[in-house]
Formats: sequence, structure tokens, C-alpha cells
Amino acid sequence: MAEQQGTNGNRWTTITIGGLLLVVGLLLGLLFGRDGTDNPSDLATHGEENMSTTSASPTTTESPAEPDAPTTSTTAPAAADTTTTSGPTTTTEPPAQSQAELAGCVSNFTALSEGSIVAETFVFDFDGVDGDELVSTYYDPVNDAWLLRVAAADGSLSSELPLPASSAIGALPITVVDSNADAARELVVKIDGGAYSQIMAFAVMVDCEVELTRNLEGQIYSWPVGASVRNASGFECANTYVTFRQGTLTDEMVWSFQTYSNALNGIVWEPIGTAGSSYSGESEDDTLPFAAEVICEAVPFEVQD
Ligand SMILES: [Ca+2]
Ligand SMILES: [Ca+2]
Repeated sequence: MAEQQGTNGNRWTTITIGGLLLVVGLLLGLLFGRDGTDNPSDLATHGEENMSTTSASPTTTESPAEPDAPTTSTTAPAAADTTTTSGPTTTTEPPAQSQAELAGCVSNFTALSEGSIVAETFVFDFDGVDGDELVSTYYDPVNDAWLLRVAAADGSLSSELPLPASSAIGALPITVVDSNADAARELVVKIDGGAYSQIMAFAVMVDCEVELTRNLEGQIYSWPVGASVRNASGFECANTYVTFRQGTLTDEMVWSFQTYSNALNGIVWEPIGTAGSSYSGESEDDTLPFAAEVICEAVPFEVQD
């Protein structure tokens, strides 16, 4: 019995020791449990890592969007194709440069607008560079305006200029001259009209554009040509200059007249000589002392049908 009690006591001590170990174990477990409560922060950091990896993943989804690169690589061959297709044409026709290119101009051809009425077209080499230009005056009914138009015969270039002509009177190319003997042509063009006269101006090509020539003040240089009972005017081309004349019949039945001799320099008319180019005079009777016309030797040109 005593031995049994002893063994029983041992049992109880082992149970209590076991219980103590359990308690210790629980305490340790609690301690680890606190570490476990720290874990949420670890989870949070893990979460952040996850976030960063998920935010990183968009960049990896963006890189698939680099199919843009394939599209640029597909357009690049296309550009190469066009240059190679245009290449053969330049190699098959080496001298076939456009008039615009030959003249060092930008190709800016604009077709004549529909409904336009061409008065007349002169064909000649206006800009002095290979190939003829088609030089026309035409009426644009949409804008109720008269224009001077120059177009390269090969359709590579065009330039236009509005003229002051009223719609009832109209504008017209008159002749082609070289009034200053510099081999560059000038077009004499009627830009308007009056009661007894036609208003003339000179047009030139400058830097791929058609321009009307100017006086020293920069205004369009125009001159009436024609005669009435009491008024007359005209001009005459000399070798390197033009003499413009204007007269009025006085009450004494003589013509009082003025002449101006000017030479074209670029697009500006300048008086010739240092003494000035103007002269005033009177006729001896009522006979007009000059021709009320354009008296200039024409440079050859064709009139288009
Ligand atoms: Ca030309
Ligand atoms: Ca000239």
C-alpha cells in the first residue's frame, strides 16, 4: 500500500511536472503568439512587397504594349518601299527634272479654279530657266477678281497675282519685251482700263513668283495707253530703257506733254541718267507729238489657242 501510495505520488508528481511543462509550453506558446501578432506587420510588408510586385507587373504589361515598336518597324519598310519605288523613276529618267526643280523653286502647282475664264494665254520662257511658262490673265467669278497667272508648262509650278482690273474691263496680256536688255523677259499686261485708255503694267518673275514692277516708292508702276480728244499717253521701248509719255491738248490747241525715261532694275523703275529722266515740252500744232501706243519690239512668244 505504501509502495502503491509511493507510485501514486510519483504519478502525481509526473502529472504536476507535466502540467507545469504544459503551462511553460503555453507561456512559450503565448510568447510565440506575440511574435505571431508581429506577423501582421510582416504580412503588411509582404503585402507591400506584393503591392510593389503588382505595381511592377503593370510595367511588365506595358512592355507588351511595345507592339508599338513592331508598328514603327512596319512603317519603316513602307517608307523604304516608297523611296525605292521613286528611285527607279529617277534612274530611268535622269534628265527629267521638273521646271520647278530646275528653277530652284518649291513645287506648288495649284490648278486653275473651276469656272475661271481665261482671257488669253501667252507661252514663252518667262523665268529664264528651261521650259516655257503659260502666262494668262483670267477672271475668277467666285471672287469677282482678275488675276495674272504663271504656270510651268509641265505643271510643276504656278504663281498668281491679283490685278486691280474691274470685272467690266478686264485684264489682258499685251506683249513680251526685254525693256532693259538683260535677257530676262517682261510681260506687258493690261491691268485695268479707263474712259479712253488701257492701264498697262509690267510683270516679271522673281524668285519663283510673278510680280508687277514698282516705282521708287514701291507702288505698282502702271501707265495709261490710249488717246481721247484732249488726252493721250503711251510708251516706247528704247534699247535699255522705256520712255513714257503723256500729253494734254491745251486751249491754244497745242499739246503740252511730259516724258519720263526709266530703266527697270530688278522690279523697280529708276530714272536714267544723273540729270533726271523727265522732260516737258509743247507741240507746234494740234498734232500729237508721240504715238499713244505701246511701241516695243516683242520677244517671240506664242498665243495659246
Ligand atoms: Ca521657264
Ligand atoms: Ca529684261
